[in-house]
Amino acid sequence: MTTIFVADLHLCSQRPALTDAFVHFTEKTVKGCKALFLLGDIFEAWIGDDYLDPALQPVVDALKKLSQNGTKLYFQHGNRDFLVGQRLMDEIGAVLLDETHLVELGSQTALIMHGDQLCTDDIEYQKFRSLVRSNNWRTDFLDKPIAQRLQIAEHLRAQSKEHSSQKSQEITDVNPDAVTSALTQAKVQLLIHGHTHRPNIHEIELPNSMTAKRMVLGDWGETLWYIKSDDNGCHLIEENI
Ligand SMILES: [Mn+2]
Repeated sequence: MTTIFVADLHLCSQRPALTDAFVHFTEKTVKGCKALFLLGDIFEAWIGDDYLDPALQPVVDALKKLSQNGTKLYFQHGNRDFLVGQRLMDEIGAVLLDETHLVELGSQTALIMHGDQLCTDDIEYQKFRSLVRSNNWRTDFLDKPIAQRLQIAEHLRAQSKEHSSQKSQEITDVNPDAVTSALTQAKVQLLIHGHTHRPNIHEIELPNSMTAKRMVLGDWGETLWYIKSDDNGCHLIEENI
């Protein structure tokens, strides 16, 4: 049985080729699989389940089709689409997961997350994250009219782009101690995440002299990235769009 993981597609109306690529991916690669895990930033922005950019309708339809055909869908929030809620989950037939989750993959267990919570050196971002994930901020934002929410989202996105361009590579990558402590707490030897847009497989020494693996999904753009887990193991795959 095959399980697929993706993150950081950043789908939006400005990138129609990626939307097409994702629909194709669901039909070609994910169809017939046991499960698809969407590990955050699937959407470039999400202002609430009561608004869907018409350009993203094919994505919703493709996901709905997968779940109707028996593939289990799971969704974790990214830093762009943290306002995805139960209404979208019900529509596409997916389960919304907590920000960290354990998945059984054959003989091993993987800890999965978007990955932004591991970037603890980016103090400014972590402050922003706590703010926008609070119930107060969320309720207040979702109460605003759609036009105003779209404006605020656009503004936040521009701000985030400007800030990230001024930050060093180390600050915006995961903190090694945060990785070790996440693995140790979860008592597993495999971590799968996205967010950093630095696709790779890292070997990690744990304090108990065990080793672990950190598999980082890549963002979609020039190519598409996914992790495939089946009887042959767990592999990070890059494909042309
Ligand atoms: Mn992200």
